[in-house]
Amino acid sequence: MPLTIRSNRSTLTQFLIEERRRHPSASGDFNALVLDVALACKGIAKAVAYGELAGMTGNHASESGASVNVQGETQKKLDVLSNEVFMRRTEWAGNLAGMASEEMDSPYQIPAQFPRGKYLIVFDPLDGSSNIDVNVSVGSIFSILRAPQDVIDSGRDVVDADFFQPGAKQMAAGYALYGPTTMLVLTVGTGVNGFTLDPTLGEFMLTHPMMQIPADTQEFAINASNARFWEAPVKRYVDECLAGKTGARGKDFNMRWIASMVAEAHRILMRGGVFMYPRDTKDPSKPGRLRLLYEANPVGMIMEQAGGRASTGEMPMMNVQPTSLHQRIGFVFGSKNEVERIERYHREPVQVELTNPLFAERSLFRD
Ligand code: AFP
Repeated sequence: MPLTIRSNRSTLTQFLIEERRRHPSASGDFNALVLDVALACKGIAKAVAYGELAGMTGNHASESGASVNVQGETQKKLDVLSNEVFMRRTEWAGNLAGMASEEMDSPYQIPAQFPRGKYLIVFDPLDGSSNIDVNVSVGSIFSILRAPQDVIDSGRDVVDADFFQPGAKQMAAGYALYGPTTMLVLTVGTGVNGFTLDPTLGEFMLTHPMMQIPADTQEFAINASNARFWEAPVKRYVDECLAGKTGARGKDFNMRWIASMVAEAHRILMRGGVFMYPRDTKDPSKPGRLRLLYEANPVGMIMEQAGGRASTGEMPMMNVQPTSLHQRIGFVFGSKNEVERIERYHREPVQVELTNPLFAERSLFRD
């Protein structure tokens, strides 16, 4: 399109160079890493777009049958390919001390033929991948941390504990959304910027500078099939949303559930809303569905940097001290006033009286 030629928008490279000018002592390693991540996302976007034309839908098969990741989830062909793309694009340049991914049980060591650097990256290479075969938007999520000083000084192999840093310590976080357009949404701790992939130039162009989430919303997202496992504060919040104008909130709400968190996060970033995958009682071995290090922390940082809020329901997500690489956690994020309300409901005494007929005895959302 001639539009491309006329455009005076910043490219991602230009944006990063301009950011770097604010840190005259920066070596450029960080920018190089982000650009490698961006290139990985472009590669994944292409693979996702070709879909079945390139034989890319369906489950990944190993020699022993369908392959399963450390979470016990069946891996899609694109999960495995996206993980590979992330590793190959970022391992070589000497910017990373190690990496960890949803798709790998243990941290990945930078191979001996490459120099090691001062950053760690944690990623979910293809979040929402169970939606691939039905052609719904999916995404990649990443979090960049500084490696512990002794890792940088010694160049030793990384271990799980090197990644156990609270979200507040993230140097940068972002996601790529593979939807009608491919977007890269990035924070380096100075706000949130959205870049759209120009398919003609193959460049991410700054199209959504300094994104801000409205503080209030009338839209919520939750998987209501889990209603019987929710804790009382979540039941209360959803009950009030469902009661709409006739209930305590005095306004009607709309509900969405894509089951692809990147797509939900992006919707919320664009027009507000609240997302909940709270801790529940479904499986006592899993305190929540989503993963702390490569889902909740990066998306949480983006939300907070855009003026929203990210929480476990009880405490700010950015303050949680991780204790394992693939740790799961309850996650509530989005419009600030709504998330604060949900946190308040967690602090207030349990309300036993739920008045909405949907939650009454023998109703739609009850046992
Ligand atoms: P997949 O990557 O296995 O599709 O999981 C996606 C996800 O982690 C997140 O993106 C969704 O919000 C959530 O799971 C959906 O979970 P439910 O299937 O329980 O609704």
